Formats: sequence, C-alpha cells, structure tokens
Amino acid sequence: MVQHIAWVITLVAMGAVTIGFLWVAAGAGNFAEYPGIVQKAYRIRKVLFIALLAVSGGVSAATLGDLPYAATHGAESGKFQVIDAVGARWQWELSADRAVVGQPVRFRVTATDVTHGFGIYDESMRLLAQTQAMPGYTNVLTYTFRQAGRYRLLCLEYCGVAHHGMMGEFTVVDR
Ligand SMILES: [Cu+2]
Repeated sequence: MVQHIAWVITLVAMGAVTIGFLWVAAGAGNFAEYPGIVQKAYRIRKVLFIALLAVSGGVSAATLGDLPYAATHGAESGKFQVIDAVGARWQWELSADRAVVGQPVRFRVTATDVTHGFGIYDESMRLLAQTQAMPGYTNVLTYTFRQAGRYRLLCLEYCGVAHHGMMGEFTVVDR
C-alpha cells in the first residue's frame, strides 16, 4: 500500500517535471532573428533532443512496467508464507525451516544482540537474497524459491569470534 502511494506520487511528480520541460522547450523555438547557420544548429539540436527524449522514455516505460517486482506480488493478500528469523551469536532461529517451491516466503528478520547479516545461499553457495538482521528492527525480505533442495543461511556481517560458524539450514520442497 505504502509502495503504491509512493509510486503514484512519483508518477505525478514526473509528469509535472515533463510538462514544465515541454513548456520551456516549446517557448525556446523562436530564433528567427539568428543567422541561418545558428538556426540550423538549433534545429539539429532539437532533433537530437527529441530523439534522446524518445529513447529514454521508451527505456523507462519498458523497465518500470515490472513494478512492483514479481517477488513482492501477493505480499498484501496473504498468499505467502511468513517465517520469522532471529539472529543471535552465533545461530539462526527460524519459526519454520521448510518452504514450498513457487510460494513467496516473507522472512521477517531481526536480531537479539548485535547486527548480523541474513544471507540465503543455494546448494552451490550462490547468494540468492540477503538483508540485515538488526536488534530492535524487523527487516522484511520476500523471496520465492524456484527449486526444491537444501538452502543455507549464513551470517554476512562480522559479529564476533564465531561469526564464520553462524549458519542455518532451510529446506524447500515441491508442492
Ligand atoms: Cu553474524
């Protein structure tokens, strides 16, 4: 909901800037008193400017169309699994250690002592998603697992002598 409001405000603000820009650009077209060569240069610049505007507008339209990103779709409607993750020197405590392929998981991540880093790794130790685990805050990380298997949780922020051993495990099963 908050994201949606921010999105609408952004669109309105972007629209206002665009209208202002076009208004100034339209008023700048009157250069009849300049010598021919200067007029020609202005005309070339105008064409280049419009081309640049079209390209950047096209790229924006193509890439912003994905918002909000698929990972957070359904986040408000309860179609995801919620897992609470608490980091404490030097382990991860999860409210559930199992998730289902294709169903978004919303990790609510926090810590009890110092700041930790909550990193989810696949079997080949590729980092898939991460957020900070901080005392007094809950960071929400939404991730959709695409493959069944065993996943590992590693601490990504140095938190003391046994930081390297701060690991957890997590299983993802097929529907
Ligand atoms: Cu740590």
